Amino acid sequence: MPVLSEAQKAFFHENGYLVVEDAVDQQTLSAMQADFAAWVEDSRNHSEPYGEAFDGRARFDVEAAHSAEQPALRRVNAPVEISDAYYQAMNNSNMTKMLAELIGPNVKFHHSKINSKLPGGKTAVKWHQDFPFTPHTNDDVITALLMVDEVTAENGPLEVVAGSHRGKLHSLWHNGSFTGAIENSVAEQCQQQAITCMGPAGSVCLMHTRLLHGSAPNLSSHPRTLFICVYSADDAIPLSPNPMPNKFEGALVSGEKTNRVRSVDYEVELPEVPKGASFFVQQGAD
Ligand SMILES: O=C(O)CCC(=O)C(=O)O
Repeated sequence: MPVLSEAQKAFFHENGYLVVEDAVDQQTLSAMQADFAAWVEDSRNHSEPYGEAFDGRARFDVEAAHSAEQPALRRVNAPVEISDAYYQAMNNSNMTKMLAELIGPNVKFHHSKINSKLPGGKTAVKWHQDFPFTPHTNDDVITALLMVDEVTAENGPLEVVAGSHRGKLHSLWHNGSFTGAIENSVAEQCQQQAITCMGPAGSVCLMHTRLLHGSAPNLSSHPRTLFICVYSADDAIPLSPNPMPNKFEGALVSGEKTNRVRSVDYEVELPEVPKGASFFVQQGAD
């Protein structure tokens, strides 16, 4: 039985995003919340990025202002490698069924992370498109942002420009440096057209890889925890190294291996993958 209606699928293809409630079952959601709460507690014992991910990078990243009294854990790299609940949500949930209905039937996993904005945290995400970070031979690539907490207008929701996935690919390179963000003048226009993606815990925002998006700091007293997974059609082959190498890269979450490549003509500058703990464009005051 399909999870998405024809109207929801048409909305996604027209606007480049779709917010849907109940993307995971209640038991999985509660386990994800409990795991994250335990990671925040543990972060009180650390004053800088810690733990080890698949490629030796830090598993857990903290803001500069992080302290035992006021933890500011802002990133967990590849949580699916250390939590059954996050693995379940990524691999076998309503969310994965939705992906199969949008870019399937054959869908594979690319990478995952948690972006957390704890109350008082300064993290914002500058306007960008995901595709230039993870270029593939075709753009049947979706970023799924699962709301582990309720997302409101105040706690730093994802903001998107509807329909921008049908526009151009913007450069993330400025004056010879990879900034991970689009140029300021375009970002100002995006801000004027921004739509906020909100929902109760357990909702997901499914976002086309070319959609322009960003998000502001958390101004509320409630956390905002997003579990973010990138997936592609099986015949979309990555054109650059995975910015977050992980042991599940390429694993099918739906359908079967096609051993085919589908390619579309793109001109996209390759990303520069920094060696630090975070690779995306999170900007705190630090
Ligand atoms: O954490 C957020 O608010 C946005 C995340 C994002 O932009 C991304 O993962 O590409």
